[in-house]
Amino acid sequence: MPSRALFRFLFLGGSLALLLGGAGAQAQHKPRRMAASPGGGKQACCEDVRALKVQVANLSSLLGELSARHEAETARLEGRAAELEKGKQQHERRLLEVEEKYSEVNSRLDITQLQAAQAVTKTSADAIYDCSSLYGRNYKISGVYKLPADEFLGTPELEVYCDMDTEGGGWTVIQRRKVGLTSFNRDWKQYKEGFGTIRGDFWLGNEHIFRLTRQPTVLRIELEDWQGETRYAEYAHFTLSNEMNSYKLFVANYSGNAGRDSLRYHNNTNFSTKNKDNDKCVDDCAQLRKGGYWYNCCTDSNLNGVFYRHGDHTKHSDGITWYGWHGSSYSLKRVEMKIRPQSFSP
Ligand SMILES: [Ca+2]
Repeated sequence: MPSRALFRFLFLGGSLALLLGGAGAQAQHKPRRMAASPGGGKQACCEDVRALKVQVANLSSLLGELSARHEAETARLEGRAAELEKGKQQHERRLLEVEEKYSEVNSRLDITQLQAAQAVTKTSADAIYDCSSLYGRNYKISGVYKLPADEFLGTPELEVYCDMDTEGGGWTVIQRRKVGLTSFNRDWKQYKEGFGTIRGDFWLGNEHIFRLTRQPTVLRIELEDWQGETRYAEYAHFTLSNEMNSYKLFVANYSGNAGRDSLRYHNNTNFSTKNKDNDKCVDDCAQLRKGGYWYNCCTDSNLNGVFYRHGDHTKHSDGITWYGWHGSSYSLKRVEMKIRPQSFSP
């Protein structure tokens, strides 16, 4: 823009020079005419000069005016150019934003499509099949939940009690003793399918426990005695085999404060009930201990034993026992067994 301004200034200057030159030429002509007409010549000359001076003054003022106007115009145009430049930059910025948004939407679309593809090849990780997956979906209040049937996994609808408070929550309770009105001296089929009341005393069912422990699972056992003291035993690894293998127990990596690990003795043993003696004894442990359990020969713990009330709780060998804490004839007041995946993080 400044170069154009300079050009225009030079152009105007040139025009002025031409005009002045023309005037000069006129002035040069005059004497000849004056010579041609002597007499009133000097006066005519002065008239001409004055007229030329006026003309020059007019032209100068015009030039000044033009130059000022030109400068104003230049400034205006420069301002306009700056505005346009600013506008252009804004435009580019907006374009960039739009491009970013577009690519963001595109990548989101990719993710959605990926998820859709994954949904088709749905894995067990997507299904609600225990309390930890409910916890993962923001159900964080302890209580009774209904796990939906899952055709893909071939699992039926199941009512469960979720402990969402203990040690970060996400626990599916598989056994509870606290009321004492439900007999645990049941047969194979009942232990397979589960029995009792979900808010009171119950066994979730070996088939359900087997299914829930197909992924790496933690088992937590909570015990309470008649003095209100509590202990717990945790196993970082817990699983059951299937029915064909008599729901054999596998536990490992004990931790806790329940004294001696009293489930270890039952590790690698089959489940037995009053009508199915799968224990490692000549005796019939399920008959002797009046429960269903992974009897060895016979017990170091018997969490499905007979519930004995306070006062009566130290007189029997078939009670709810954990030898490592209160020995072989102390029946506990309260027991809960609960499981959650090893991968669970609150
Ligand atoms: Ca036996």
